[in-house]
Amino acid sequence: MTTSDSPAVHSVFLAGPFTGLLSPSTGEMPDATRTPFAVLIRHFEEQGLEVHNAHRRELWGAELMGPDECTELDQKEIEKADVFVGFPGVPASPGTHIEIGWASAFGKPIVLLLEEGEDYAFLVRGLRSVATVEYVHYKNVPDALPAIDEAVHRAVSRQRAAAPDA
Ligand code: 5HM
Repeated sequence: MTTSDSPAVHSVFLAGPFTGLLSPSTGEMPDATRTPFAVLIRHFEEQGLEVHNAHRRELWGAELMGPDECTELDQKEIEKADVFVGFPGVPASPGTHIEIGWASAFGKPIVLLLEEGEDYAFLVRGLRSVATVEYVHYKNVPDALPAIDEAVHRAVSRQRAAAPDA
């Protein structure tokens, strides 16, 4: 993903609620809950980005990894990614909140996707005071794709301007 006025971005880590979305009967995410992730994965991959996403990797719950395995892998993938994009979730996703903390500690550019009209943790809303964060307030993900692209570019540009050698 690159344009004349924006930096190159090669990889993205896409985070969001997982355990709380698994159906008790099937152990998998119902189709409607997969859609926002699937739309974003396709959108980013169509732009040539490498997308790291646990929901797809673990087949939407059908092949759930154990805690030790997924924690180590996710942290490594976040550290390697050019940008972190995540849904903190409503209700809040515990795992995603940990990942947001890692991303900010690693100095990654961060894009947080917040549903319009919902409330989020003070430390999510205030993260912009200590990290390079862009917030996108959305009603539905497909309509928000242009705003998400702009937010990714803004976050990456700001972070690279602040730390050009990182
Ligand atoms: O707490 P929750 O399951 O909502 O955490 C979701 C986040 O933890 C996702 O962004 C994903 O990257 C990570 N995760 C994972 O990689 C979580 C689980 C728990 O089901 C998992 N693999 N199996």
